[in-house]
Amino acid sequence: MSDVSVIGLGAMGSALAAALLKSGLSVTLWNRSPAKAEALVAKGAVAAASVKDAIEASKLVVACLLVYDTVYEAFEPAKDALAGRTLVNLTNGTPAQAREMAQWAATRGADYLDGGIMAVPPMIGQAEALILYSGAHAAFEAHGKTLGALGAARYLGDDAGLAPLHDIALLTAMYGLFSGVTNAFALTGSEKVPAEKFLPMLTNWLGAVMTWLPDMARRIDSGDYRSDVVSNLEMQAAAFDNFIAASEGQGVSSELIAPMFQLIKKAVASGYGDADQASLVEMIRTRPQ
Ligand code: FVH
Repeated sequence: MSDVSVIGLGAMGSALAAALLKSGLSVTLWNRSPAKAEALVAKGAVAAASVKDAIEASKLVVACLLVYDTVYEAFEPAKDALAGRTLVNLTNGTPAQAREMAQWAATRGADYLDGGIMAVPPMIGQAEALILYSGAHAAFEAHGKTLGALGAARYLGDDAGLAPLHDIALLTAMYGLFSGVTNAFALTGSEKVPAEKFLPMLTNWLGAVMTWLPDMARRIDSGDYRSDVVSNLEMQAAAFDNFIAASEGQGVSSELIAPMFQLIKKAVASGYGDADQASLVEMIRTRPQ
């Protein structure tokens, strides 16, 4: 028996297996393309001939594949081997997919934890690598020490959908930031300002913007969008006209920033002209909260 089996040896799965080995655990591996196991076998891992063999080798089975469909595809032929195991699925997916997979695992007699990895492969095994978990609490308690070898483990609750919910919330925040930053670099670059010269000003500004987030969170939780507003949406809509015109005038497409302008205009038209930026959350909700 091994301490843990890792199914999937892409960039992330290989990093997970390497971190487990480095922490002194015994690791069994399986990957669709067997050659990816070779470097880890040289470090002491055991390569299984099939997914079934890999599952049978350990009570704790960590899967990190491309998407959920590939998890089903890989595990279906070996699903009966899952009984009495804990399946930890670190594949990126949606809350609905995680809940469905928790059911699928339960019908096979397995405990299920879903996970969201807030790190890139080189960070795995370090404290900076945050890994979110949700699902079977007893399984998290039982395997927390092993999972701790991958990074800082944070348990969010017994609903398996909570880890992917938080994972995707954090990733969409990151892509929103990338969207604005890409536009900013393109704008300054249109006048040949080197990106590295603009960078300190940009990071200082973003640091200042971060300090506004607690107020935004308070407004969203309380629904108080109108008191003590210092930059209302009507003013922002007028300024946004300039953001679009300046981008296009500088030879930069406005496609990254135009959706925010549309949303602000929608909010103003819906009576939120005197409200704070935080009220935009009401504009994108598509079901009662
Ligand atoms: N890499 C990253 O920066 C991010 C960080 C945050 C978490 N993500 C998610 O992690 C999952 C795996 O990502 P990855 O980086 O390891 O991805 P790849 O290097 O492309 O490896 C994909 C593995 O999936 C296997 N695979 C694909 N299709 C199948 C299939 N039909 N049956 C069985 N296995 C399959 C693939 O096998 P092979 O191509 O080597 O044979 C790899 O093991 C992912 O959800 C990220 O969103 C990573």
